[in-house]
Amino acid sequence: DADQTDNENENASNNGNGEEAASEYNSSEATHVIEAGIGLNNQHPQYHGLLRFKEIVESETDGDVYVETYHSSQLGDDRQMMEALQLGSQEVTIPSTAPIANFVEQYAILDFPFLFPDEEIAMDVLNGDIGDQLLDALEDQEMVGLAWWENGYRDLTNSVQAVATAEDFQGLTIRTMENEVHLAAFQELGANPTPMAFGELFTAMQQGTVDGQENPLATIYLEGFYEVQDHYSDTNHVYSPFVFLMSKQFYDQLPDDYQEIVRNAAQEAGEYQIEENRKQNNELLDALVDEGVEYTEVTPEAREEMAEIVQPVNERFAEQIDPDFAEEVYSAIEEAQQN
Ligand code: TK8
Repeated sequence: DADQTDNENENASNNGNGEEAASEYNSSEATHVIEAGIGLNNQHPQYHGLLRFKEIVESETDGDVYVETYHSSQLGDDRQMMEALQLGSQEVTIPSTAPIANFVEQYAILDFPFLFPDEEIAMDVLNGDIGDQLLDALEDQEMVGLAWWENGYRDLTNSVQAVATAEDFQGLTIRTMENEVHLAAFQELGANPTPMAFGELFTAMQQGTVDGQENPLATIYLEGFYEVQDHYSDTNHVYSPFVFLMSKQFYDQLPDDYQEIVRNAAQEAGEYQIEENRKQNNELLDALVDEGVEYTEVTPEAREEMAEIVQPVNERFAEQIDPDFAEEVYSAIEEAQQN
């Protein structure tokens, strides 16, 4: 009945329509309220993972910790949400690592093009000593890194031309994330990179401010980029992790048992997110082509050529940021490869 529906919506997270985030708990009865915001929309596995986090935390604290979920940059872009975590005015966000490099520069090494040979190796490294060091480094920035989630391998779309080889990047205006390595790598390929917050991207493509962008297939499809892009190439040029971040101010005042609950919930919800995300990234190509996007296959040889062109960028930044840590990352990747 209508009244029942209204009540459910009141108890739901503020997600624009309320339906998916319906909760049996109520924020007014909770001791701790987590405002959690992400940049992607509510179709993306990142949001489904966040809903899983909400479910786990609320049920394990019997509603004493309540999670309000926001998507589509409703609370701001990745950088703004991290700043809000530092101030303690927002509790959770799940950015890509690229913008985190503006807070902790070692993160830039994770975003080197063609660094991780596959997703399993990336996750091995992130869940090992390298990943732990990077999560620990966030504490000085008033943030706590609770778990590694996954955005995935990034691919190129544009509205100008089919991109099959490195030469085809020439002259394309491409939106990049706000990250020095990405900027330098696309410059090296002869493109005109334009750093921009994710929330401004769709309009920028629609208005022709940029010719193209690069993101994993799940994002390209689920954000409807096919409406404003004509070409897709599986460049796989960089692996992009997500980090589940909590405000340190908020985390520190939680009782120990609640700290453990949020930590485990971020991990468990992350496992679900990663599984869903890989499925989408692997399965959405046909759907994208059905929407009228032309698919250009990038051969391993073409990818190898791209990797050679951007290699000097990786070397330059490794030297500039932290050569020892870069070496540690390379060894950890080699070790993971042997397992
Ligand atoms: C969402 C972003 C996005 C990232 C980007 O907040 O900016 O292109 O891939 O998913 O983190």
